[in-house]
Amino acid sequence: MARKRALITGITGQDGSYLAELLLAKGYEVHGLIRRASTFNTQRIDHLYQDPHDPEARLFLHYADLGDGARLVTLLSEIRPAEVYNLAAQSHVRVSFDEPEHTADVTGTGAVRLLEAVRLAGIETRFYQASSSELYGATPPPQDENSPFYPRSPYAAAKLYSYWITKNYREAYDLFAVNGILFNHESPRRGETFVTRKITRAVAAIKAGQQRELFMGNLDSVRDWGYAPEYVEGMWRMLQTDTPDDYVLATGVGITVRDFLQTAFEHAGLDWQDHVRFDERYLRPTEVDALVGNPKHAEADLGWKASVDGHALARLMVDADIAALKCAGTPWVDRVDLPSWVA
Ligand code: NDP
Ligand code: GDR
Repeated sequence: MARKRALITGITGQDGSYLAELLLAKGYEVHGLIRRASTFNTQRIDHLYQDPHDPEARLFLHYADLGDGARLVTLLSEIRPAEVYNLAAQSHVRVSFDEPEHTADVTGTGAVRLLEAVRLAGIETRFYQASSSELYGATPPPQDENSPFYPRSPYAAAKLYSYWITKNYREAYDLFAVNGILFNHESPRRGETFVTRKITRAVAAIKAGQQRELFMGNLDSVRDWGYAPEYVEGMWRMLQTDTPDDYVLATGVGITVRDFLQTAFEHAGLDWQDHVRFDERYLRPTEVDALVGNPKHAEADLGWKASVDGHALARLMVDADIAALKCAGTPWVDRVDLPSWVA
């Protein structure tokens, strides 16, 4: 039987790297879009890469950008994937206030370029759109698939467009297209400027005596933080159902940024109040105060349930950053001590 083929945009990001691992483990042939950059940007997937000349190779990378619709049509026509996961985005909420137009173009219009490419290529495929709890914005928790959207940033407004255009292609063209409305999910591979990873990297550096202070913004916001490898499993399950639908993935428990700070510092034997300072540059013009998801629909339909909560996440990310810092100078010696989920 022919191998199932999947295409992942955003394969070099946190979620893309875990999803590629998952699909390869399930026997898929995986194709990923990467952007041309003047430096290497494939660190999160280097461990998965095989020489394409190897007859066993099942991971293939292609240069493309969500800003280039013609390229997407060409690639979709050539690859003809059975599943498409659209994870690419300018995904940083605060940066979206600096670059609103670029964010609209990639995070919003990028989705319709990809959907059009699917349609123009005339292929039968299942389509996953990375939607976000940021859609709820000012709507108070708990939030589920029926809660009203109230975006509070250019990022969230762009995701609102990609959410609706995905739903529209499902209804207009009978495309198997779903929105995964995912609440925050983190890991040792989380980008360094998101709050959890910023904190856990700083804890490791402070513990090692390399840093004294950590400058932060609003500590009062509440987030429902889960563990990214569990969330990519949920994405895959959404494309295996009989009928397409939209699903919230969340742990159902919210904690504040302050709580996360406290757990992370305590885990390393430190007191966060000795090190954390305020810097207004990390504030957003409009903040999202509280996001706590209700994942009942995913539990019922997909049998999906998160098992790692925000506090456990803080501890595992601190452990990973301490291990990573230790091995920085001598990767070949210390890498053997790393937990298996640190790539
Ligand atoms: P990351 O920021 O880690 O990864 C984003 C990916 O998008 C990277 O591979 C990046 O490439 C790629 N990308 C950015 N711009 C373009 C472009 N113009 N063309 C092609 N590719 C591009 O995000 P995450 O892995 O954390 O998130 C995955 C998706 O899920 C995103 O859409 C995000 O908005 C959404 N999401 C994330 C949540 C989370 O908590 N992590 C929660 C809800 C939704 P490069 O490496 O070259 O920069
Ligand atoms: P978020 O994640 O905006 O929820 O978007 P982020 O980790 O950036 O912020 C979470 C909360 O922490 C507060 N905060 C800070 N944030 C950052 N980055 N840096 C700081 O120094 C800092 N201090 C306090 C923020 O104000 C905010 O309230 C993430 C992204 O992955 C999106 O792509 C995704 O859609 C949503 O999660 C769900």
